Amino acid sequence: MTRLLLGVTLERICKAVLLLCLLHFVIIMILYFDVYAQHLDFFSRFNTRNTSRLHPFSNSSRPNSTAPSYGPAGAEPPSPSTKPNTNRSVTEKPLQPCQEVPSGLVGRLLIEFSSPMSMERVQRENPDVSLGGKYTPPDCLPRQKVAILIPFRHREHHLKYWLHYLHPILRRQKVAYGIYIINQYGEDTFNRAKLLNVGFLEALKDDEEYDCFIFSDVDLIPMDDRNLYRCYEQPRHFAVGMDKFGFRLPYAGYFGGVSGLSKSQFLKINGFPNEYWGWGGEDDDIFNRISLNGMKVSRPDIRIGRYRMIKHERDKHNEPNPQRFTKIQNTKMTMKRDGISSLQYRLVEVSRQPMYTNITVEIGRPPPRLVRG
Ligand code: BGN
Repeated sequence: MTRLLLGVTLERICKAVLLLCLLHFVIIMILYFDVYAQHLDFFSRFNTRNTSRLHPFSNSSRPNSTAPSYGPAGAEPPSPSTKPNTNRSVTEKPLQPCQEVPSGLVGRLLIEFSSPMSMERVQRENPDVSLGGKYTPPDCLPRQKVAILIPFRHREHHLKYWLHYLHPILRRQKVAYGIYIINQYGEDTFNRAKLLNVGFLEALKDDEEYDCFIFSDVDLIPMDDRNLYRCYEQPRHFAVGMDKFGFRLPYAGYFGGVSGLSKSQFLKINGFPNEYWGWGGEDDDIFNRISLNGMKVSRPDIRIGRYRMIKHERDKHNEPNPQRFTKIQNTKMTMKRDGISSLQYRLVEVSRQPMYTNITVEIGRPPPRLVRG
């Protein structure tokens, strides 16, 4: 009797395990097709036509929506028809403002770093990008002019992939943009936030019409072109779900990787801190500045704000900054005196490359640390 009972129980357990395996397999298949369906021609074509399907989560009245919105509290009103297009003859129809959500987006993208990449290939595949890495949509009036700033040193390999993926994405997103590499001169400790401050001023020197600034690490590639690289009513954090963090936000106040502020939002927080030498903390300081100035970070939906990071060793001369823990406690005191208002640097070279503008800059070195005793 007990044997029979044992047999029946065992059989039931086996069935349950089998059922669980089957369920697991089905879930894996669903996830697999979700990623790769975008790359089947049929689905891509369907996607580009059906824009309402493309934005199942967007709602411009939500502060965190994917679609940009400029309500009455907006820091930066859109200026759709302010960018004159001098290339058109008088007989042509005047251009219309670009769509808020462009119809040519394709959604989820397959990003990989195993195939070799060259700058020649990037150039060949992006013939309508002009010298210095600039682009303006030819068929509509862009609503914003976006400067994309990348802090940089010795990452040429990553840059090729970044340009390879980003130029086509940005073109589909229908904004006027320019790519600026802010290259730290010399081998002293790296300072990401100070380089970004330099980028802000140098981009404006290059074109005073920039009204939006996006700050991106060179090794981060968006996995979905619905993550629109432009400015929003509130400061934007784009890199919500990185692969290295399991496609989740590592903590609620995370503002690292890729972020964007309008010109007025950036000036309101006195830009970024200049005193974070080495890795870490500067993004937390920027987050503090935003909150302390009465703004709130907006983000895309977690399903859209996914990123792939190009794997790499830790950089030399960018060791974790031991002072970062105390520094981020003091943003309230330091932000007024340390920022874009106090920025000092020496411009070494500006060189216009076909796919980007390269700004090399000397930003100094960390102050000597006081030794007790
Ligand atoms: C945080 C870092 C950020 C970094 C993220 C993700 C600090 C400050 C002291 C807590 N902040 O911990 O700068 O972007 O990790 O790597 O270290």
